[in-house]
Amino acid sequence: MTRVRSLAAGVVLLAARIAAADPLPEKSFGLPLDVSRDGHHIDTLLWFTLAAIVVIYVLVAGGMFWAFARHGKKHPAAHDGGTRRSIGVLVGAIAVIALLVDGPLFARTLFDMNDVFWNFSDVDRKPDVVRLEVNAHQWAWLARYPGPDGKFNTEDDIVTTNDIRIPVGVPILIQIASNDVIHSFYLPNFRVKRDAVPGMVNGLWFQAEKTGQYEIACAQHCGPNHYKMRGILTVLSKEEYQLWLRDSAAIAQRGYDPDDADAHWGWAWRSL
Ligand SMILES: [Cu+2]
Repeated sequence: MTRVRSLAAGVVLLAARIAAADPLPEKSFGLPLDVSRDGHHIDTLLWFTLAAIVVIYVLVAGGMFWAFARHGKKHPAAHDGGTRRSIGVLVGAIAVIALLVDGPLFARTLFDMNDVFWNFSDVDRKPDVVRLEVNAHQWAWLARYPGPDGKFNTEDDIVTTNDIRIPVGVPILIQIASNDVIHSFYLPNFRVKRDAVPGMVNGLWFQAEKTGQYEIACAQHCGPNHYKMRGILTVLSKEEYQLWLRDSAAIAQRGYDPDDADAHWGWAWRSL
């Protein structure tokens, strides 16, 4: 009886653990739920690649099975090194794949980078843009908000650790740097990722379309505690965000210490 009871307790505990560790709902073949304005550009490339791979796989596997079924003891395969025609067909097939698969992928990628993902200058000009500086170090993400004066590295800045809060429906423009090694700032639910490289400032921007909490991950193995670089990005309604910003600015100003040099890691906003 005790055994049954402890077994039942074990099952309940296990079920609770699985429920608590529930990842965000995924979409179809393991893609994290996309809650961004522009993530669909990335998903389109992935779906196109998957479709092309399936078609090529079916053709190649079909050819192999056809040869396998056709040739045997009674009908041995002839190794003639290929005829002009068969080599022509092979080279033609490679050219067709390059033209119909790699070509569109390459062109689409260039357009997407140019028009959307690396179009920092257009985003920086938008009146409602939210600007943030992110500094990666072993092993945490620090985020800096410019505070009411709109300038970085001043005493009204708000600085958070592994906790970024943003409003929904407006562009978020982030500049990223690193203190020590290369890290990679990754927001799977927004389909954006950018390296944090010591000695340089990189850009990244996205727009959230849905409130909620999403994962911030480090996508570059950066040392033994790499796995600890997990943060939470909270997407708030515009009103909630303004409230949080006001409260945090007041707290930040009270805690400002001009002599704490390590705390003043921000930089003057750059044009990227
Ligand atoms: Cu890292």
